[in-house]
Amino acid sequence: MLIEEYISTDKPERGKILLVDDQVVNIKILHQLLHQDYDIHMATDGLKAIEICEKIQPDIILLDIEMPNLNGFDVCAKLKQRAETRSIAVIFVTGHFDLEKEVQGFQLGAVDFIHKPINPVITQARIKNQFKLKRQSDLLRSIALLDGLTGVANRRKFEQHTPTTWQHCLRDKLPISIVMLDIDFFKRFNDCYGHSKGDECLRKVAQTINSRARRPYDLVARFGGEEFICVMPNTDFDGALFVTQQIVDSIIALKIPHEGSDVMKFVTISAGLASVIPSQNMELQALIESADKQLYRAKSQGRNRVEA
Ligand code: GH3
Ligand code: MG
Ligand code: MG
Ligand code: MG
Ligand code: MG
Repeated sequence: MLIEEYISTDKPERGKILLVDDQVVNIKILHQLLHQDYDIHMATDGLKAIEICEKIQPDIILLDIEMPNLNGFDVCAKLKQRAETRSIAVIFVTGHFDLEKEVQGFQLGAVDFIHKPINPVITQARIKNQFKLKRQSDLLRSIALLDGLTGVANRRKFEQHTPTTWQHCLRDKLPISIVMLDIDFFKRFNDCYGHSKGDECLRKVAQTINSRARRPYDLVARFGGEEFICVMPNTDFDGALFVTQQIVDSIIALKIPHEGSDVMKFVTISAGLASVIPSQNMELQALIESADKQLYRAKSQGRNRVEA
């Protein structure tokens, strides 16, 4: 996702809340209070609650403590263990003022407590505050992982994301493809047109690459100066070659003038592709190096091309 999409706040999406309580009557009271302002999901036991959290990732969970089987504390601990559910804000809703329980809840990572019988005004205010905090921290987290100039993911995001993607492909025996891309004769572009035109060119190139690798799990990141990397899980060699050739073609189609290029009088890009179905004795780093080696070949074979 591009940086502009994150920070456009003209129509903030409705928040998602999961209500969890083994007593249906308690869920009804909270639903009544909150359904006008938020999208509400519900669960009457801990296991179901975790399942819903993994599936829809609510912003906030209002969690009862005393429940048969998995209690609220167990649910909270499990949510905090997993990267996918860690950032869900947990607010415990509890029937008793028990200091020790509150301490335990906060230690497990809860952000607040609400006491039953609930006070509607206090409950709404606390939830609203948590939403504000959650929105701000989500925004900060996402901005920290985006490249400020081009708006695509940055190197840090690539380094956080790619080992997980690799593990998924290893576990599910799926192919993964990595493409390294590097703008041709870009030093001369800067020398000829100046740095601010150079920056503008980088933005256009980045957004064009990003618009070509747009499956939900694809990642396009700025790897360094005028180099980009594209990670495509569940994409085999043929599929990735098709996408990469499309990227190379769509950069020429931008028709950005480049008098200093030896290739043609427009900006072009070179690409190196490597694909593999991961197995235990392979390493992600080797796949990246292989894509980089192919990029080097694309440069020496005349640029404006894909080598694989
Ligand atoms: P090649 O075709 O072999 O890739 O040649 P090149 O000139 O593109 O490669 P080289 O690595 O020699 O130069 C890369 C240039 O990219 C150097 C620098 O001027 C430019 N560059 C790197 N980061 C930025 C940036 O953020 N903004 C601008 N305007 N230019 C940048
Ligand atoms: Mg209960
Ligand atoms: Mg380079
Ligand atoms: Mg270059
Ligand atoms: Mg390199």
